[in-house]
Amino acid sequence: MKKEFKRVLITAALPYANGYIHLGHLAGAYLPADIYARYQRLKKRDVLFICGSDEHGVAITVSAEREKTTPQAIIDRYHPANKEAFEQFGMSFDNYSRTSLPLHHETTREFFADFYKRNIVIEKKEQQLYCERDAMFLADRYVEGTCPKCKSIQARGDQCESCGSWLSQIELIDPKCKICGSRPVIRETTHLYFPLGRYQQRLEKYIRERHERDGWKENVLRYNESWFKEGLQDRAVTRDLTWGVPVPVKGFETKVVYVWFDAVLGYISSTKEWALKNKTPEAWREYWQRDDTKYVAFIGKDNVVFHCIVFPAMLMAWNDGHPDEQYVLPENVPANEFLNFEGQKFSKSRGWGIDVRDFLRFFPADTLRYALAVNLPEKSDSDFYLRDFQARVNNELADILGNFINRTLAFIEKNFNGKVPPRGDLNDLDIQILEYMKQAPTRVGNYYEQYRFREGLAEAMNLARVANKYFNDSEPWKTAKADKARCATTLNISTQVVRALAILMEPVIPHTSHRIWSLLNLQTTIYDDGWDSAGEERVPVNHLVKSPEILISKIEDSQIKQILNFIESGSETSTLTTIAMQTHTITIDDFKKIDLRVGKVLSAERLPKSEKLLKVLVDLGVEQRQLIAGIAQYYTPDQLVGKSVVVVANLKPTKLMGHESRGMLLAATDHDGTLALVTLERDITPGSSVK
Ligand code: B3M
Ligand code: ZN
Repeated sequence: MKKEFKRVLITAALPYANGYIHLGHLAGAYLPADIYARYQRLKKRDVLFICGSDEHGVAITVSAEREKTTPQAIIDRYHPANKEAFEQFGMSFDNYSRTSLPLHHETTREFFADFYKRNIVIEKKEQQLYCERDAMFLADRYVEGTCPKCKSIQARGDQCESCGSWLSQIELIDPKCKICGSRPVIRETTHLYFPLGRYQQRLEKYIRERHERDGWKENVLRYNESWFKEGLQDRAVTRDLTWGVPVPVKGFETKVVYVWFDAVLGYISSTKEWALKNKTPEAWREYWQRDDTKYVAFIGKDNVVFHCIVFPAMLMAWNDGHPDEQYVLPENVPANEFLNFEGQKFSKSRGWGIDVRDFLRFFPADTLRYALAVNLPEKSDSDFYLRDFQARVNNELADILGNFINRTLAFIEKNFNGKVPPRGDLNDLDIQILEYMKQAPTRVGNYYEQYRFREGLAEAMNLARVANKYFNDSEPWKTAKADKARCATTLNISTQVVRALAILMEPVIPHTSHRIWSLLNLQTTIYDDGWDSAGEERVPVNHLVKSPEILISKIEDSQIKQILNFIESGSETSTLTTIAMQTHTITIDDFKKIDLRVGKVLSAERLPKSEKLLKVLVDLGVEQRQLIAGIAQYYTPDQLVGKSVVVVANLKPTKLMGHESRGMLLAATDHDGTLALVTLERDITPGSSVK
């Protein structure tokens, strides 16, 4: 049975402040959350949308060590950067907090101390991995090894990214210390444990009931089932680290709370911060502690266990001891799968992917939002290709949506002095499109209510498609002369559809929608009018609309090349050259234009006054060639003589420091800038061509 709710609390996973937000993050949790939040606001529901940076845990300390700085410096760099990137992308958070705030520490301590007092978290001695060389226990990401479940290498101490398992570190096969690479030993240490197993039955019932009520996603149910099948275990919720929330229990002051215990509470403390900023300090309870709040938690698939099992169990534990402070549990946890970039998994460590802030230097946020939304990894992993992105923007956003709006407004300007003409008698085409428009808010909305954003968007775009066809079939350019009243009707109806599209597209492309709205020159805002009004004819006759503007610029090939060049030049993302390989394709005929020949080095000498250049004489069979090569830092003249190398033989001659160079030697440059010449496996007659 559906439940009636008074307000909607929406959270999106708190990203670690240890790196920049990339497109994969957006597709996993943030864009769907934002579409949902905007849609719910348009439905005029009482919405609160909460997020913030996760600033604790080994994710942060490892980054600090890698970048040779402090954890504080890391979070102070990435928190503001990510907050800003989210703003640019158009995330409509009501609050974006950070877990290093005292308010958050306090909230965490309150829960933790309460659980300790009520004997929920209990002390246990357990075996943990200890690195003798670094003299420390290897919490979470400080240890890597093979996953006992899926056998992927590079599983972390607490989690395997590739199968999503939540691990206990001593299960890892072949563990290695992340800092020094040595094999850790097992030592006993004391930690406080949260008894997850005690909540298993209630958790299973909770998920079953919520699924019946709100339709949980298949992938999420599957993950949960597999954990229940294995049986939930007690989990340590303290760590031997110094970065985090100090454990508020006597004897444990030198340890910190496990990052996941505090991170999920970050949603609550961020809401408290929002309430304080609003000068209504208790208002956070309206969202968290009222039974008629619908709480939806958006995350990526690797966070499922923490949001469907750990967090609800913590809230149950709290609720059991506090009859007057009953927290709501997530009504749904619509987790997405992963997005790949140009066919490969996003990976910070391998430098594969692109950051949001970088992407937005080249293209407007709405183009990215649209291209991601049509392709969200809702049921399975999906792919982001730059070529696809370009095609979506050009062929769909610009040619379908942009075109319809543009032609409608241009036509009104030209033929009706910019005033919306009156609607006369309706023909079949008119009736059909009006009917389609009338039903659109419900059709699109039904998908959004079910977290099916791809289908919702497809449905909204269908209205634009149908509208273009309506415009074509109605041929207003003919009726403008032959039957002005008919023409007026067509344009009146088209304007109503433009307005409907502005509303229905707002959750996905808010910046563009608000521009469309301003072109319509209406007195109200999109939010005043609301979602359901999209089905109605609300633009009055004789209403003056503005001249059209280009809403969506098409993306040129040269722009795609530009971003590729940028990606290639960034040292942090150097592996992205592979994309360039796939994208800057040439034909075999292009390749044939380059005359590559085997050359044998006859002599070489340093060029006086140059650190880099060598003058090289090569035997090309039919002739001896002089070339100037920038390899003096890597090869001495002696090392070169006698080598078989590859020469670009038809390169236009040039002069370097006064010496003629007729050709070029092929060489490869490594990440650190060192260089190696391309040589031949065995001696081949000089002058032979290389293909
Ligand atoms: N920071 C993990 C992640 O970014 C974690 C999410 C916390 S949500 C409370 O994937
Ligand atoms: Zn695994």
